[in-house]
Amino acid sequence: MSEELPSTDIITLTRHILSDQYRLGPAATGDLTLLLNAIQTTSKFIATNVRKARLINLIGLAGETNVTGDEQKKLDVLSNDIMVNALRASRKTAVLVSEELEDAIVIEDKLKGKYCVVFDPLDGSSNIDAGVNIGTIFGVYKVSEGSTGTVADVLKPGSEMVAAGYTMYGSSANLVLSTGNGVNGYTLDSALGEFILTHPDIKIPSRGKIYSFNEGNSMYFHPPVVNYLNSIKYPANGKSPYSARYIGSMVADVHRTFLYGGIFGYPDDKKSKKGKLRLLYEAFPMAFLTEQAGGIATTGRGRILDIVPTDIHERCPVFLGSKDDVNDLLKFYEHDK
Ligand code: AHM
Ligand code: MG
Repeated sequence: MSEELPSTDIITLTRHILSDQYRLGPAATGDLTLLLNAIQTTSKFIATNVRKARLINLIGLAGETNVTGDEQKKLDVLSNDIMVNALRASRKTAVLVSEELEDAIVIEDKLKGKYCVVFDPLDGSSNIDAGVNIGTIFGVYKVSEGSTGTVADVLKPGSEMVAAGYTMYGSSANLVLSTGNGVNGYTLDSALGEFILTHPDIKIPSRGKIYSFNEGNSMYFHPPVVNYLNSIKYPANGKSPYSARYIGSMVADVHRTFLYGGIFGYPDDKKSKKGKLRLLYEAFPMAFLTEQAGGIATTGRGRILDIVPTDIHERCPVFLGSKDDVNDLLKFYEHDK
């Protein structure tokens, strides 16, 4: 039996995004490449802290609540600071919006660049203390022609993002990225300190067998959601019911949905009138990736990426995943009209 030698030609994230830049020719300035490079560095830095959290007293609360009323964990605050510092220092950003900060940061002139980054530095905080998967979510806009960089530059539909991605801190750190030309996944080789291309051209299976909702909220759900969930739990014609998987960490639940197919949902309901997830830095980046991977991302009543935000911290209902599964859900919304 011949043993295969390890590859001597690995594709790192830096190499991959550089090749994208070269593909675009002289028109590409390299600014987005440098920005994405800064973002991947923050993910490595956050990944290191997540791994060490239990050992260096990073578990627990920082003693504050953030804009959306959630208690801030020490790791939330640290991750936010890591991102703000690195993005400002990259000299490629003009406006930053973080889940952890009430106001947008407008970068001072001498460090100003032409991109705006919206991010949730550490999503899924309720899972931190148990060591369960958490992640960073980010989306990138370009400042509008003639703008010096203001909040208006991020109050634009998600379809105008130029890049979006997330990093999942799990059994390994996985960075998943799209610059509008498909979706690629990279795994951090901690020994090398590099993200390596391990999941080229991710495509969501057109149908899955898993649904991922917080069914603990069922008593508040609206009829289309209740009826859809019943249809997959009690299917007709002798078909098998769907399996439930819900981590409560959007990055992890969406990552699994991308790889295995199925549907992830966080609906609006009788209690949370606009749902829970934030439009700018949770729903938009995930919707951007979903569409780039061949899936559908909807509020139930329209395409997520078409929403025009009016507030940097607004919320929106989210359903995303396999085309056929999301279309099945949409039929229940159609009947509800
Ligand atoms: P967070 O930004 O405070 O971490 O909340 C966002 C998280 C998502 O990762 C996840 O999908 C959702 O909240 C889970 O909410 P719930 O605990 O209500 O099911
Ligand atoms: Mg969050």
